Amino acid sequence: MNDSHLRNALLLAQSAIKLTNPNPRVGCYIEDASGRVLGQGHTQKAGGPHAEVMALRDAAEKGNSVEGATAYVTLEPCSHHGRTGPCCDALIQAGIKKVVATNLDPNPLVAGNGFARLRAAGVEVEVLAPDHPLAVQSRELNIGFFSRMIRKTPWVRMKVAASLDGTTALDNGASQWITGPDARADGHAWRARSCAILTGIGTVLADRPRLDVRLVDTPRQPHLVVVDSTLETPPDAPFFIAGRAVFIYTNGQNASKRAALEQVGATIVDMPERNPQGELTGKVDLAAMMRDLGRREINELHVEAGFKLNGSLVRAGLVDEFVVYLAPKLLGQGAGMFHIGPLTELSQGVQLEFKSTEMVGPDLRVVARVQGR
Ligand code: AOF
Ligand code: ZN
Repeated sequence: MNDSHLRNALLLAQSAIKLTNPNPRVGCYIEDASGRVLGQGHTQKAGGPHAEVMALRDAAEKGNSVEGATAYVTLEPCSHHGRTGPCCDALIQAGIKKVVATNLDPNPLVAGNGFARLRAAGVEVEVLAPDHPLAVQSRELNIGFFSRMIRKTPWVRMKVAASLDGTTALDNGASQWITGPDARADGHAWRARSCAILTGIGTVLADRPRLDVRLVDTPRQPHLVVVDSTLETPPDAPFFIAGRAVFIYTNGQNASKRAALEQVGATIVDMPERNPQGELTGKVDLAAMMRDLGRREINELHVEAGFKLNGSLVRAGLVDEFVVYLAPKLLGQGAGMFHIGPLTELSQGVQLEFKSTEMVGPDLRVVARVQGR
């Protein structure tokens, strides 16, 4: 098998990174035996056609028959009726003879049924080994979708910007623009690929942030999630924008403040935390919140919060990955990135693995992943 067809399909999938949520980003190439491209496509926005249907349509529009052709796809063609019909049936009906896929679809509604259905109809199926570089890259591209399907919770990515000595804000609260414009735009690109952005009420009140995507082009805005135990979110907060869902997680004890927020479109979710004795702590149960966000089809959750909520999420083991921008300056005393200490043993630290380091303008971007994720 020639990898270049699948690599092209993966490039198509990557081009849809900001578009398809909560659907996975999938690419499809249809080629004849001589390697001529007959049609190509990628997943459209949720509710829209999948990659295979787009590629079949593209071939039809170009007047190309796909009878006897091979389809290269970056996920198992679906076998279920979701918001759209099954792709395997569309491929079979069009006369596709062979399907080459990078990965099984972890969606329990599909999970091998797509391949089985194709084989039963006489279509030859080839699937890469799970450790093939293109299989790994396809899963990385859809890391949130795989997380939601397998773990039932989102892939949680925490973004922080700090000075080289780890300070995110001065003691007087000054915190804006520690990193430069390139790093800020890069941060927006990470926002744009997420299903939702999460922050805390402290940040909402202190910074009045919009937490939307402005510095890069995007076909959609991520939803917003606020951890707000006592429901202090102002109904005129700038993040209430058209077409975006806002979920506010509370401790369930402030019923009187709900109406004004619901009126501006917020969904209030009661998620009270209890201690091991079963008593209410007054806080939000963050682990239960992640399961709830999984049920709400959040694949990648992008966290931009202060050191307290950041620390609580890290301590609870709920963060999978960190995107840290370091500015080439020292700011000394001030707020740190995550409040997780104090520890007494080095072994109690959170063990990470560096995935990449890159200069972004004058700043440094470090991507680190929690070991074992
Ligand atoms: C494919 N090709 O391009 C994608 C697939 O609600 P629906 O009908 O859009 O189905 C969503 C599910 O389809 C999604 O959870 C995943 O299992 C699969 N995504 N499948 O054959 C595609 N994006
Ligand atoms: Zn499909």
